[in-house]
Amino acid sequence: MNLTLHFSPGACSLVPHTLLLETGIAFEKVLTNTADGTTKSAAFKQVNPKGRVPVLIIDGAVLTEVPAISSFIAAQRPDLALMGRDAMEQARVLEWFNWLSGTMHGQGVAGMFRPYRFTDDEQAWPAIKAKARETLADGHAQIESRIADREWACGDHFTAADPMLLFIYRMSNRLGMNLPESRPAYTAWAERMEKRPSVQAMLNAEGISIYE
Ligand SMILES: N[C@@H](CCC(=O)N[C@@H](CS)C(=O)NCC(=O)O)C(=O)O
Repeated sequence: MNLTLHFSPGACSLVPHTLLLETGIAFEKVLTNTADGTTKSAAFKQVNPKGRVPVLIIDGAVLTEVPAISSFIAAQRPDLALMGRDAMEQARVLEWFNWLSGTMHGQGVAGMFRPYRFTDDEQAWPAIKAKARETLADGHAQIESRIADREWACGDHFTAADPMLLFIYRMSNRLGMNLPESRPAYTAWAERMEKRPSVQAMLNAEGISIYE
């Protein structure tokens, strides 16, 4: 099977990137930068009309959306149970994905970074950013209490929800929310994540830090 991941350093493509490294499956990477307009180029839109990363190409078939791609990668290594070991853990992984993708990323991170997605009225952008910051801060409080008593997002077993939680951690720091200062449990979890070989390899390959 031929796998090609379109990614941009530090973008949510770091989730499938980490998971591919976690599985040890061979794959190729194509740098598709969100910062220089490549994701909006005509050539890339022929690959993904949504103009976003990540994209995983599987023997020529194009798969988009972090949760879908993560589920596909997890299915290649059922022994790792990256989407959860039993019905409850599987439901917990989906619970994290839906909230982290829809609310924390789609409303919080995107609202602060890209308020133009919500309205063309530039005068409304400061209010959109302020509401998005509130959404993120409220989410950080929920994450802090959920993660305090456990090793990984769903308990004692690493799952695909963990890299998604790391993406939110990094983006929040980049947005100036300084989680190492305000969220000790979330930060202790992030430090555990940083020790995983897959996460180290992803950070090195993308040339990024989780703190800025
Ligand atoms: N719902 C999508 C979100 C994808 C997304 O928003 N990707 C961002 C990077 S984190 C992107 O490609 N942005 C480029 C742009 O908006 O031009 C998913 O789960 O994959």
